[in-house]
Amino acid sequence: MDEDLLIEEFWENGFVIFENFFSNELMDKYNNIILDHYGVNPDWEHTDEFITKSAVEVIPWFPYREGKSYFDGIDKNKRFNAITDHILKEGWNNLYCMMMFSKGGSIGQAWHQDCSPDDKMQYNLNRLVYTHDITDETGGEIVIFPKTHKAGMLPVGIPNEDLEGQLVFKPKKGTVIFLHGHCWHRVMPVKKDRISSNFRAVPKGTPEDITDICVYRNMRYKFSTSEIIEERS
Ligand SMILES: O=C(O)CCC(=O)C(=O)O
Ligand SMILES: [Fe+2]
Repeated sequence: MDEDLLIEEFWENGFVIFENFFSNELMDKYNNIILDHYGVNPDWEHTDEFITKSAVEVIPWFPYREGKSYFDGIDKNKRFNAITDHILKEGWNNLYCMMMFSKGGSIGQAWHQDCSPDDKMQYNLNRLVYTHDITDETGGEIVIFPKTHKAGMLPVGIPNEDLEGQLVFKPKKGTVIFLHGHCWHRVMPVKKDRISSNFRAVPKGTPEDITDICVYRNMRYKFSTSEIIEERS
């Protein structure tokens, strides 16, 4: 497979980026469906405590949980899933499809690991798909710290400060980023309404609630109960 080198890059760096993966037509169509869902004034789903403490401002939507299989053009795409097969060689399952919306003027997302790195073998694979361009004008760049999927726990510190060694990316419409859930990442402040989508997968045998507890630099947070389960300092 031509993509072998890129798969190696994934395991070396904790992520790999494919530009022009999906067509503009498909991305425009999906972007409109997502915008329609959120409407003009979406409500925060998270508690104020979470937003303040975590420095994360994003509104998630899980369409397939509502029986809305609108995004099969991504979810069932052969190449998309073949690359996943190559990354997760021992087999994998879909975890869920999550759309994310952040309002222009909001803070983005602080440094985090989607799940705890306590057990190296238990992780989620983010399959991020961008339905519109991220540019200097839109803000909302994704910041990734390469190789940190092998570095253990995100260190305690200022939730969204620049870290030496970080890489900043402005994905274009149709870009796909495969990103290991233990790899430290964040989203820069959002200047214009921002949409991203994530078709999360997990290695076979991974618990379904693997992403329920997220690691930030100042806490561990449990989404299902909206609880800070550990303060970190
Ligand atoms: O929206 C992004 O670019 C990244 C979102 C993120 O951190 C995630 O889906 O785990
Ligand atoms: Fe994340």
